[in-house]
Amino acid sequence: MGKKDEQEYGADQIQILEGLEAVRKRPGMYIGTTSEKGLHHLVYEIVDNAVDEALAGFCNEIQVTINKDNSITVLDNGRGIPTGIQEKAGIPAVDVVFTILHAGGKFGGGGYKVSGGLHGVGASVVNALSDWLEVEIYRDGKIHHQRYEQGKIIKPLEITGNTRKRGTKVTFMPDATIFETLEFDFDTLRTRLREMAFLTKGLKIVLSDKRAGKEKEREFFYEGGIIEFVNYINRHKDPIYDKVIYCEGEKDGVLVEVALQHNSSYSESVFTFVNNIGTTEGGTHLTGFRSAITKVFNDYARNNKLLKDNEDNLTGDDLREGLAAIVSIKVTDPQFESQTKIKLGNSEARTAVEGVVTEQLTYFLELNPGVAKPIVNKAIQAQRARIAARKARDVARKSTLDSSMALPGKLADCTDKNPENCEIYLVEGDSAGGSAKTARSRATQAILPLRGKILNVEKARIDRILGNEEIKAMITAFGTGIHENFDISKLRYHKIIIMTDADVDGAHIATLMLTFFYRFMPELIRQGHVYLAQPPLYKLEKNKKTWYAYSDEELDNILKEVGRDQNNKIQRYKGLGEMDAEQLWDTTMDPEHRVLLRVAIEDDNESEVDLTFNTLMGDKVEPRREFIEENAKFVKNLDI
Ligand code: 0R9
Repeated sequence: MGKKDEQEYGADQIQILEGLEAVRKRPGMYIGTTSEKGLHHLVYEIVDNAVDEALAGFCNEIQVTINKDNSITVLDNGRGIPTGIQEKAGIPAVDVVFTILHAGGKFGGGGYKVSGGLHGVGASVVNALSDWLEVEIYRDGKIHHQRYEQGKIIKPLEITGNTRKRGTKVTFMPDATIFETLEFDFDTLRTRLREMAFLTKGLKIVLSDKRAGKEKEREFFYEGGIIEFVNYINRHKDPIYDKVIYCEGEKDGVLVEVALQHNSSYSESVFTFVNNIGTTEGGTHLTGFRSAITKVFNDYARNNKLLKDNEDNLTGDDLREGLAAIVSIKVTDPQFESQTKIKLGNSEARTAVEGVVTEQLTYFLELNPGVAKPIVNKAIQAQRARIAARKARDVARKSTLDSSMALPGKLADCTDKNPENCEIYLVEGDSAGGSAKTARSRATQAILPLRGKILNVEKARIDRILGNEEIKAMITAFGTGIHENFDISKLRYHKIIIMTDADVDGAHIATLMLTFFYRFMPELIRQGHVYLAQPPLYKLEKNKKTWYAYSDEELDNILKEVGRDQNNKIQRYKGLGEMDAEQLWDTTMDPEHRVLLRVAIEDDNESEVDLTFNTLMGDKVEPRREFIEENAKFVKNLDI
């Protein structure tokens, strides 16, 4: 090596170390967050590389293991990362993978056509954020091994033995000085890995937990890919025809895969993916899919005289009532519109999806009239309900002087007109509503009492839902409208606080309200406007002093502090109605002292959220019982 080469090599090394040091200094810039979510993201980055090898056609099994010491091992049976020197970099290709930051495009040029990964940051970021990371490559009959610590190479690539296997194994221990927690959650990994397996047909993914007391294993393998994904979404629903409709094709370099099946429910469950990443805000591929559905079914209905000449076209909403679908596309260069990378912008994706779906769906319907008819009939019923609902709304509007401002009579509004300062309490029952009206801080807190159980929107069609008094009251009070008319800028209160009793009925009512928000105005939840109030469970009085406890544990702690004796007067609150206005203010409404839980949707698992609401609120009793049995351990404070 000449002197010049030596110097250049040194400079490269320094550059690499600086790169990884930057990741350790600002991990958020590379993985979004160092919370539990970021921790799990490390696993997905490594798994993505293995999935890329599967997409390239060389790997059909990936094993993910949570080891006893909480480190993670990912093993694939692909070709193995090349062990030779990469010409351009002058170092082993595997070193390139684990030490050089890849901005988006991953390994550039020659490698794969498409690759997954939300941030596309790759293995080097995982390496930089790990206390240690080991790579084992099985290739050309040999086992090759290397080890890094905090991103720095400690043991360069060396042959450690012979093998007949092929593949790559990566084991890493996330760095405790960087992450808020090191505890991996089996269910979080399970959900994402199952989704990956659905999206990559024929790929087997095995997840094992080896931690003491938590040992378990799950295997995901879907020969039918997204067809089975749709079956899974519909598994607690009643499909209105047997077959899942499947379209696949390529156009302008965009690979398109779509699977769909309608069920008898009234809600839409369409999930879109780009390079295996969920696009929760949709984008061009979703637009293309929707246009194709609307056009193809209207054409079919007209051509087959299911819609008469004097009848209006079916709208997209009519046709998507009860639709479960997966739209999965692969593009080389995904462009995202939003910072959060969840809305696709590529215009060629719209034409590709629209083209593939229009062509194949039209053909499918001609061959399968037994599928086409129930879909069109369901949409016609939805159309009738929609027209009836609109008429009902028009009548309601005409009956008031100023339609847009007609706030519900039961609402005690606040006086401040700046939504940022304002909050609305949705209160279970008129009596608690009365106390809340007395207790509230008039300027910023509005109270809307709701009578009994609100309508279950999972089980009702739009006309009934919009005819429901409690639901109408909420919609007008919020000011935002619903569905495609939803406009967050019109929201009249930045905090929407559900206040129900701390018992089973209260939890049910809160779930009904959340279901309504999720189906009709999901942005309210996504943007963090929805909260659950936490009324106390106990009041303890002793020597003219008062304490409130929000859990059994807290009561226990207070009792430990003040001593357990006969001067303790403990009251168990059965409902909000047992508190007078002052108590309600002190414990649950005073912004200085209250506890609010913010309701969140994990963007990663949108299809899982849909399934949860459907399981909790849908028609079938058995899955609901199973869900409650499985999750009961997480549900505290329910007074069963
Ligand atoms: C356990 C997680 N798996 C991986 O990280 C992984 C990366 C990888 C890979 C290749 C094969 N398997 C892999 N698993 C590969 C091999 C070859 C060409 N391209 C890719 C080949 O044999 O020619 N690589 C991903 C990037 C690279 N390899 C590299 F080429 F940049 F090094």
